[in-house]
Amino acid sequence: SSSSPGSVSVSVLGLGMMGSALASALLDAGHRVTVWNRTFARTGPLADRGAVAVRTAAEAVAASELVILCLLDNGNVREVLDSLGEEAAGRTLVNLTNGTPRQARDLAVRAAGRGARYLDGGIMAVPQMIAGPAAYVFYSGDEKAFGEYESALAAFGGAQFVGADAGFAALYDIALLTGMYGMVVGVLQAFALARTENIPATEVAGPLTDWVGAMLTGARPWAEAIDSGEHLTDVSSLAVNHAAVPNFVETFRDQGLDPAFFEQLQKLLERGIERGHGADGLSRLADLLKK
Ligand code: FVH
Repeated sequence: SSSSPGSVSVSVLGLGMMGSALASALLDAGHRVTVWNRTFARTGPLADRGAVAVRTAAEAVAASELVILCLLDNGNVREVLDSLGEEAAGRTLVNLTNGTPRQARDLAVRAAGRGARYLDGGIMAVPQMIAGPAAYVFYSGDEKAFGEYESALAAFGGAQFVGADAGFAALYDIALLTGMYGMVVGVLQAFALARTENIPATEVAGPLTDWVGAMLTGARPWAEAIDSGEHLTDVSSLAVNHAAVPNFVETFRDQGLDPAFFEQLQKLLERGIERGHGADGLSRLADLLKK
């Protein structure tokens, strides 16, 4: 199905910010690209660059051996899959839409029901990073399909296969994004606190960047503690943090900010101390999150 060595026919369904960046990267890499978007006008810039624009998802799936889906959510992906006739049979569907492990597993079953192979993916990049050195994508699902299309998928950046369970890519994706959102919420709270006294956020940004970066070096030792179940610390125990966190709650209240994040943290610390883990390090909190 290739016209020149390494060239693959690929359809991209969904030309939002991310889907357009993916289609563009595939064109740059020399692949034969067909594009579809619910709002047809968005196909224009890619058609100008040589992509074939089609009016229906079914035409797009029929056009290529490899089909990339990048829609807003997996409800949209399910709708598109359900709208297809026989076109999906023999295709490899690579769903790069953000979603949950359960959704990915469900879509894998639905794809198989239509005779298609399924890979789910979690993109660790914003659109501007696609095809750049720092971009990569977690994939899981059909390992043979991943092997066959790994070099085409490399157009987006690094490609890391994390398991035959279709849900694993979403799990890795959500895990990394959980860390990111925790950092974002923490950083924005720091700025909000500074602003309550008219301190410019930009004044806090420098020391905050250094501090958060230094603290992130603790991620690997925490990971090792979590994997081994050995949480003892000579750095900062649950008991020490339990004594300090009320200061954060009180400061946020005094400054007119919502202390909900620290109240939740204090509840977790209390749970740890009640269970006899007061001397353990913060890594113990990962266990305490279990319901
Ligand atoms: N943008 C980012 O930084 C992140 C990076 C990591 C991965 N995410 C996920 O990628 C998915 C797409 O995100 P996006 O940034 O491309 O999002 P939009 O620009 O809003 O484009 C959304 C596309 O979805 C189409 N769409 C929406 N609803 C439907 C529907 N019911 N049926 C068919 N297509 C639908 C929409 O079409 P249109 O509005 O142009 O007609 C766009 O093509 C997403 O999961 C991120 O979490 C991006």
